[in-house]
Amino acid sequence: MGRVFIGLGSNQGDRLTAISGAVRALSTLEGVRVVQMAMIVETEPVGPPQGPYLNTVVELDTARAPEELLRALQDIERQLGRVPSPQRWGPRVIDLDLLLYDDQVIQRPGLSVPHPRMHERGFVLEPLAQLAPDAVHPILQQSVAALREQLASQRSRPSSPHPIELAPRS
Ligand code: A4P
Ligand code: MG
Repeated sequence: MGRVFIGLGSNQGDRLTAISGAVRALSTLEGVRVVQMAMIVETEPVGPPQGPYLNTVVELDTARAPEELLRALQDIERQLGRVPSPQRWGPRVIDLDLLLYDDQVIQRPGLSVPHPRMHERGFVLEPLAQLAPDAVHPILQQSVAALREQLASQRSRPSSPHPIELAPRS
């Protein structure tokens, strides 16, 4: 059985219905067991201007091989009404990304695991850290908790090592 994490995102239509529909569809797949799900969070869009997303991550136990699982994820995306977008990182009804599959590193046409941008994205690392802070990124060799810390410190670095003294109010 593989221990797998799937990232879910939606920013079009009824976002909550899409996310819950995808989790339900995952739970009915043969050879897949949904182990746990992180909180659903609302996040600012990364990429071109578009509406805010709902994001979460689910953990699966699966007997399916990575390619076979990816095909099932793409079937679910289609069933939930996703249509191919002309725009990279554009709005979507549902997006299902295979983030981690055990400690496997896969680099084939059509499938890269770990997901190539997962370590740069708060909307992935926040919910993933809730479920598996100690999971290790098999290429970067760092834990999810450490990756999340690094991303947070890049976002808001102290501007000065010393607190700025404010002039007393007159
Ligand atoms: N593919 C390769 N590896 C994988 C993998 N590990 N998991 C291929 C899933 N798919 C993988 O995917 C394009 C191709 O990637 C597929 O044909 C598959 O064979 P896609 O889902 O059609 O396209 P995409 O989602 O636009 O590309 P990508 O690279 O997955 O985009 P991201 O990185 O998921 O970005 N902002 C917020 N706040 N929240 C979001 O969820 N999502 C995106 C999409 C942009 N901004 C966002 C969010
Ligand atoms: Mg995707």
